[in-house]
Amino acid sequence: MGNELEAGHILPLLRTNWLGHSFRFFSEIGSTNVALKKDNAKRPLPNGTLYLTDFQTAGRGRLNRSWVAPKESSLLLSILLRPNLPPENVHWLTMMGSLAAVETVHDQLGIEMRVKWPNDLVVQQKDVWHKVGGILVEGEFDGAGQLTTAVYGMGLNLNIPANQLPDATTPATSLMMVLQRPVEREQLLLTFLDQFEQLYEDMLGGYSPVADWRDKLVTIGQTVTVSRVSDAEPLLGTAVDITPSGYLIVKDEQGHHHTLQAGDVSLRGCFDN
Ligand code: BT5
Repeated sequence: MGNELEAGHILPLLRTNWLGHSFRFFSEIGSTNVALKKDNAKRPLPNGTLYLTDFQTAGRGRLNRSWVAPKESSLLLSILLRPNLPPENVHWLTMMGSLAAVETVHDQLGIEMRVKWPNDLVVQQKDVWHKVGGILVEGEFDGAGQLTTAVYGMGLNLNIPANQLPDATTPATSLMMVLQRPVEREQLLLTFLDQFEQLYEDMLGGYSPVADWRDKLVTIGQTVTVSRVSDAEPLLGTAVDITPSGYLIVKDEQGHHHTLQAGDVSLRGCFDN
């Protein structure tokens, strides 16, 4: 039996109108985000092109961090999109993609996945939020700051056993660890693509994912430590809200409000420990 995520197996099962119709599966690759960006730069690829792999040797997170997952354990994918989002809405793609993942995991597995600002997918285990996935959107902008081309990258830990989970800042887990049984990858992928396509079309039609995303956010109300690339000292405070663009508002110990953009910030919450 071949691999259940190979193109020959997945393509006939797709229920989407366009997402994933251009599809490549790699049994091993450096990073799906990097490969998709490079290939698209050489020759423009169709909107909705999907790259999927079973193993990354140089998986990437934000701020030059890495994404690590054992062979055949995860969903590791990148999607090429041309959303033309105005500057104030560029984070909508991350939000909308996390909502698609949250809905998929709920529908397929009955697990209540949540979001940790700005791009983590988390589940609660023994009262502690554990990281089960992450999103990395990389984009190209035009002169007016509009997001013209974007690569939506997502890693979701499905079948990683406890002894192979990465040693990470936010404790890591997998959906298998939550369910105590292995997760079937193919159905999860197909449902995710359906949800993603629907929400993406809604977003281009004017739907703002902000309110629904905020409902899934575990960060509001948490005590947080914020490290900014530009500052030597971390900022301590409480996450109080997000703006309509998805920036995080943190109130420091003196009562001052700070509006933080995802691009240059790493965040630790009290729930990390
Ligand atoms: C992310 O970055 O969470 C975004 C990860 C995106 C990965 C996907 S996989 C497909 C596509 N191709 C790529 O090359 N990337 C995308 P960030 O918030 O910076 O989190 C990275 C941090 O998460 C690391 O520094 C570790 O602490 C932790 N980490 C790494 N691998 C993990 C895993 N499998 N599960 C949980 N945490 C992990």
